[in-house]
Amino acid sequence: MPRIAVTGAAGQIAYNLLFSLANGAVFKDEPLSLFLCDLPAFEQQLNALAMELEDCAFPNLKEVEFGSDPFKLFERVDYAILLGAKPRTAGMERGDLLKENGKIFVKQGQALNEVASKQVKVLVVGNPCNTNCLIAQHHAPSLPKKNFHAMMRLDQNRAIALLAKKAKCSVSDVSRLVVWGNHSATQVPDFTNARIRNRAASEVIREKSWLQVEFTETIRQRGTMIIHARGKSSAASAAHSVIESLRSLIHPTPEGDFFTSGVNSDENPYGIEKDLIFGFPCRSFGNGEYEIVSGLPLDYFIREKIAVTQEELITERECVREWL
Ligand code: NAX
Repeated sequence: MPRIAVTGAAGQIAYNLLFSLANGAVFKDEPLSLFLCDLPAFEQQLNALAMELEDCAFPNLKEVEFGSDPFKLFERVDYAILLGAKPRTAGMERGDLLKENGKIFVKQGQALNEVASKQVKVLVVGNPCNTNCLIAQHHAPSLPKKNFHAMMRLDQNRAIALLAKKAKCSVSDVSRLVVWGNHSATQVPDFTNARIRNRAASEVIREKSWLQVEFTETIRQRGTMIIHARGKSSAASAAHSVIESLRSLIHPTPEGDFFTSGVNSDENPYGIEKDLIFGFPCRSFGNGEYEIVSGLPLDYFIREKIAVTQEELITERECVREWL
């Protein structure tokens, strides 16, 4: 029976996530328990959320607990979905945000280390998610590094949807889409290795400048465009990406395909600096076991962009050095 902790549970992604999670979107026909964590000031919202979950009478939802102490709520959890983070406020530098949120992930990493299942799979969504994930991982030395993921699935899904729209085909015709690096404006959505109906995407979409400039920039700016359009950041699409990130981990990846996850770079086959959480192509064997897919050719265009996103992650790591 999976035990699942969700932080930032009073926030908007959680509200779009918890009901489908409780209704079997990831763990079909399996009983599960939810442990909802937010700041003490949000206790009333968590109580309301627990009541609504109860009112759905989901057959497989066996238990809902809520509170603000990760050392209690992470006890023996098999999955931890870390949504909770402070948003960037006006005038705040990225470095300040990193430091503010860094503290949250120090404590949550320690709590995971002490009380979670030793096989717990951790998905960090709260931004800046790659570096927050690195901090949590550093504070959980008793857990395997490879069990920590930063969510890059929304970036992958956005890239797949845009390629399908341009090629006038179904999203299920697009495969092998990796977004390298950081979940930020330097991310590298890789059209060079993507395939559309099993042909190279660049053979199907023959406008090189569209692929190199418009495609890349649209994916990088998509989150900002959503914020401008709705006045808030993506929530339903982010929640769906959480579901898909978990599904990809627990089910074997179809032969020849891969999915993107931000994972530890220590043993990566692409020469990326160690001790970063970096978007890589991953292939799952099921039950959370996976490997980074090796051997993807990287042309000069992609290589150059990967170097930039890597540099950004190194700079972020320097900003939070005190937490590592
Ligand atoms: P909300 O501001 O609606 O909710 C965040 C919640 O986290 C709040 O309820 C807050 O009280 C809680 N929180 C803050 N500190 C906490 C702590 N120490 N322990 C527990 N809870 C804490 O944000 P929402 O829209 O739900 O987004 C959550 C995070 O996801 C943000 O950091 C956001 O930037 C990030 N995103 C990441 C995406 C990704 O692809 N990786 C995409 C969507 C989203 O932008």
